[in-house]
Amino acid sequence: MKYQIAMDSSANLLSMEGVPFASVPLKIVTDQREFVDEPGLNLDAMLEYLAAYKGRSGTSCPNVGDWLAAFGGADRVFAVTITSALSGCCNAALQARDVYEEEHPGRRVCVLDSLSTGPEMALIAEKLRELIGSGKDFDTIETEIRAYMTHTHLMFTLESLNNMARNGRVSPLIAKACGLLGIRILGQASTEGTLQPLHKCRGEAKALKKLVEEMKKAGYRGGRVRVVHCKNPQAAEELAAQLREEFPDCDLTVGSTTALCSFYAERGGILVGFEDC
Ligand code: X90
Repeated sequence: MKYQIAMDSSANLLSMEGVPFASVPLKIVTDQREFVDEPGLNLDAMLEYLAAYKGRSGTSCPNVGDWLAAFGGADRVFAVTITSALSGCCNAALQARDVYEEEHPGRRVCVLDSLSTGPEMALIAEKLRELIGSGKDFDTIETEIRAYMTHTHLMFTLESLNNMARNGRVSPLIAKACGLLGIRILGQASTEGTLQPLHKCRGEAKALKKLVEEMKKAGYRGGRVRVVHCKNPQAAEELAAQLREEFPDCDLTVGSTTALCSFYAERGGILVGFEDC
């Protein structure tokens, strides 16, 4: 029985060891150029180009064919997507599932709407790898991963919500205060999979302190935590240090956003995926 994990590139995981894995790229598009969120993309060049570009910029999600290719001929597929509340990605994956199962009787695809993105999706991928490795059957894995997903969270602190607002992913009212006078927004993925602001914080140090507080309030007790940043390694390491100080045994990694999350989280943005158990 050949298994496969297919996950869109908003997870910032362009590859994964120890399990058959395919990343399905989203794209960053302007009227003149297109950047594919895949290995080899020069992120610095993309961010510089976008900072200087005066026209419109947006993103596009993978289509049904892209998902079908990522299913890779496997018998059993777990497809994990960015929140369906903010992207058409999940919808395309669901359509691809229907086509795939019809064209290949006996093969099965489970589409998981993360209602989140970034490092929370990375946690889901890691758990799937474990469950697949344990030799459990497809239905059991589905039950267990869905249960796990009720115990994972995404929080973030961002310096700018311009690209989110310009592309209709957050209300301009929420976006307005962010970035002015060093105000950072601290927020979380809501249970509906939308951006839910929690606090406005003056300065990065305060934002990080508040973030740790909010993580604890949400139930973080020293389990897995995945931090990614967009061109802000200092803040990511500072957050990591604070978490390690309070939870010396925590399972923590720090990484970088790839193109899609870099576009929306923008320079300085920090995203954290964590478990509440
Ligand atoms: O379909 C598309 O073109 C992709 C649209 C994606 C829009 C949201 C991306 C969010 C990236 C930014 C901060 C976290 C917000 C999380 C809310 C659930 C990361």
